[in-house]
Amino acid sequence: MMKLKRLKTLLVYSVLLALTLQAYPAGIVFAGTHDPDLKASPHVLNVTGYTPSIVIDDFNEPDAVNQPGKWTSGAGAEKVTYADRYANGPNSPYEGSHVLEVWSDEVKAYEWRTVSRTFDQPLDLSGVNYLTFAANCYGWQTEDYLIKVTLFSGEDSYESIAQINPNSWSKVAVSVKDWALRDHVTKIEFAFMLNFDHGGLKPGDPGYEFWGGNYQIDYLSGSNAIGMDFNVDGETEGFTAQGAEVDAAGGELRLTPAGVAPVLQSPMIIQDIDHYNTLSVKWKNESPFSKVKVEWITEESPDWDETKSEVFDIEADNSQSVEQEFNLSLHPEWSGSLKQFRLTFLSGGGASTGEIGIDQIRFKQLAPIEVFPGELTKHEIAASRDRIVIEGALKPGEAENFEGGVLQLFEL
Ligand SMILES: [Ca+2]
Ligand SMILES: [Ca+2]
Repeated sequence: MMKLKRLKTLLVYSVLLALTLQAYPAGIVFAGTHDPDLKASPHVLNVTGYTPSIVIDDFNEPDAVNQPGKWTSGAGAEKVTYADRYANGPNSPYEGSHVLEVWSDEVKAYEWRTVSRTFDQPLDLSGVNYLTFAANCYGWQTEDYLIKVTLFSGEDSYESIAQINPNSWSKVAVSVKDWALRDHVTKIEFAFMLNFDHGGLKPGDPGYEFWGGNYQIDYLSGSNAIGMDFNVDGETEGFTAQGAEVDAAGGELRLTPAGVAPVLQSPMIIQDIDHYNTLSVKWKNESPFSKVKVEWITEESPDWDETKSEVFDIEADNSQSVEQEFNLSLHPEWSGSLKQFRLTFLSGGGASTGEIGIDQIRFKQLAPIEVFPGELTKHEIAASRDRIVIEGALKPGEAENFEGGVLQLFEL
């Protein structure tokens, strides 16, 4: 009797084991689960934006995928396309017209979906401190969507993990300044997964067998300016100064003047200014400087000269934070692709004291400055109450531009 019972027990276990084995393809029976220790790398930042110095790939041209030497899908990925579709968001590319889309194979949420590109001409990232890109993905669970980016230089590699959000563009800056081989990048690989614990799922539940999580990458670039918020202590985002000390602390880029006309200079950048007519600087100017000269160079006009400059009045010795808008909409040379800008602080008294704390810098599109041919000096209802009196003067030389013109009044 005992023997029979043991045999029956053994049989039951054998059948159960066989059933269990059949439920999985051979080879991955016990392989793969989510990894609770997998987190964003400490040298990876989620940023509000970035202004590249080098664009590696903007994915706007159809030949950016599926060609030799271009982006190619790898393990866990079915294919890679050049896309202008967004399943549940954010409904637009991060930049330009198209993005790179990596289509998920039938793999578990926590398995990597990879894509890579090999560079015939190695990339030189020695001039930038960050590899920057925007990433978007399908959504399922609430968190732990991870992008792994690996830079290769021959046999050596540099791996970084970023956390992103689904259905929106996460902007990622991977610090590369501590990687000695960043001047010779031969390959870039991206991989994506949802680091989700399947423990609570059973066969047949949605997402148990596989999760079809696609992801997208846009505006892959090398940058020094990572949002120009200056919220990382010691990170000046490539800004340098002459005649002043510059540092980042307390959420500000701090300029401590040591000369009579200190200059703050941006890193080399690639920034469209045809659609951004204003350089906006939020700051506290606790210094005696009462003017700022804004100067710039562009891709089209790369030499520093007076034709690409404008002087603005600023309030000196002001402990209040103000948003200073340098509206250049009337300047004929503020156009094309901006390469670099600098601010020179001026004062009548040759001051070199105080501190200027810059909270953030932005490019904005504001209403163009209107130019009037003259000035209105009087507009009132006459004492007799039967007339409206309007007086004004045209600027010298303007009158001939309006020869035969008619003055019209509109009631609003
Ligand atoms: Ca793009
Ligand atoms: Ca700030």
